[in-house]
Amino acid sequence: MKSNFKSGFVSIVGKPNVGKSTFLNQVIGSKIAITSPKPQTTRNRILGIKTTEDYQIVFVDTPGIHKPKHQLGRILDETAYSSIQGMDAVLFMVDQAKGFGEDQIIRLFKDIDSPVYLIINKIDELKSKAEIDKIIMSYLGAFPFKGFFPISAKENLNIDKLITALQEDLQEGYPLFGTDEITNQTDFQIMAEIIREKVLYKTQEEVPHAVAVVIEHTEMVDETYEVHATIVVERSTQKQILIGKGGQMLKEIGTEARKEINKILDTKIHLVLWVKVKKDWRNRPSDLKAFGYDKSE
Ligand SMILES: Nc1nc2c(ncn2[C@@H]2O[C@H](COP(=O)(O)OP(=O)(O)OP(=O)(O)O)[C@@H](O)[C@H]2O)c(=O)[nH]1
Ligand SMILES: [Mg+2]
Repeated sequence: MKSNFKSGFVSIVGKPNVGKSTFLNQVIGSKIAITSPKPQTTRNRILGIKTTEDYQIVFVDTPGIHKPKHQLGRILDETAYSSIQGMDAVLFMVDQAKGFGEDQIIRLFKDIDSPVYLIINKIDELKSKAEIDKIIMSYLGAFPFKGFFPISAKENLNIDKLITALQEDLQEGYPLFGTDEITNQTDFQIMAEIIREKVLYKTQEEVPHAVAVVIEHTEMVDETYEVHATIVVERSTQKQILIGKGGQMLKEIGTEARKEINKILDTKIHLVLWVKVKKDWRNRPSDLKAFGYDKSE
């Protein structure tokens, strides 16, 4: 480690679906946060730790800020808001010109001292530089951003330039986490999230949002890690959808989740899935806490 080693926290905030978690995975070079085309995919603060010879940046991925309809939504927004405070830099990620939802986020930047960068993501989908400029222009008067970075989290465009700029905002000192650590998430959390991701891809409308996944217990059986997980939903109709005709849907979710968990955690697992109904859990503090959505998290 060099004597002028630098480290710091950088949070990624913005509306749902703009690509915050895709960015985190790209920067770390490993899938630590689940992603999906549906809004409100991320539900917890997820750390992605990038360490080199010269620096350690702890990226903080946050839930997309939205208009909450449940207590869960309010917890998600609070989780994101609290991740704006006390950072060495904040990345405000957008994927289109300024709209209504963003003013309430930008307002929060006025109360903090850390630099805020405007990150225009998904430029692989834009046809010309003029389109990028148009997006930047729409935010220019809203806040004195320290810099603007048009990037593609998916195609890894321009991210290196952003990382170089961020090094200026870090503090000289020791690494904040072990130099071989890449996330704060436990294997249980990663397993539960991968299962939830498969549900997000396979279900529509309210179902994906009404799902929580809990790892009940695990045991070693003949050199295979047996993992028992429960998918919690709010209604019996949602349970029927998740189980599917003759159990087909649950089987597909299980197979896809197992394959990905095997790959990510590099362990052979056997996944046993159950579906359980917990009425209105997204509004019940005890359920929210039990499923890992705690305000203090
Ligand atoms: N074309 C394109 N799509 C992207 C890019 N980055 C993310 N996406 C897609 O945008 C969708 C949302 O990505 P996520 O990373 O889950 O977005 P998020 O901001 O974390 O969403 P929440 O967790 O709901 O707040 C997914 O379908 C991604 O594949 C990009 O650079 N280009
Ligand atoms: Mg996300």
